[in-house]
Amino acid sequence: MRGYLSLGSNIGDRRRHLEAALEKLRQAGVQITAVSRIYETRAAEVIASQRNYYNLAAAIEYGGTPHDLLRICRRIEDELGRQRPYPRAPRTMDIDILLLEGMHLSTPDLEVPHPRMEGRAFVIFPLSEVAPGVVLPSGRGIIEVKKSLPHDEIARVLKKTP
Ligand code: PH2
Ligand code: MG
Ligand code: MG
Repeated sequence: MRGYLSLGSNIGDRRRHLEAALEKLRQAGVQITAVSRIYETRAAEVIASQRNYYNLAAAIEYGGTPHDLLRICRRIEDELGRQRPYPRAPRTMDIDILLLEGMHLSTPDLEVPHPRMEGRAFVIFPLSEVAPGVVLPSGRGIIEVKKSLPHDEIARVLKKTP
């Protein structure tokens, strides 16, 4: 099944955490078919001020179930030192499942499509690089949604390293 993930980090070596998470996904049998550039973004939806995030989006191909994928994501977050003191706390790694082709899922621990993705510049900007033709849950194309989002949440875009 084809899908899209959003990764984010705002503690420690943010770029290294993103690269480590991608490698761990591959080792877990998640094929990474495309990766966006890294976006440095201002922390959104948080109560106290937080360091900027490094965010990226990845296109994946995966043979297991959605909950298998969720378990892999959680395990990798834990392996990279993720603490969960309160919702939306700063984190070494966050891996969110955005879309799984043709799937709608609403369970206590996993909702697909991700319910808040369309309002988040830190998700939509990177996702538009790896899925420029995708139609979002609202029925709008991603390019249209991107145009409606505030650009000032994006602090800068990092150069791609090979
Ligand atoms: N993740 C959140 C809340 N706010 N802001 C940015 N810029 N990037 C994130 O990844 C992020 C956030 C909850 O998961
Ligand atoms: Mg998240
Ligand atoms: Mg998460």
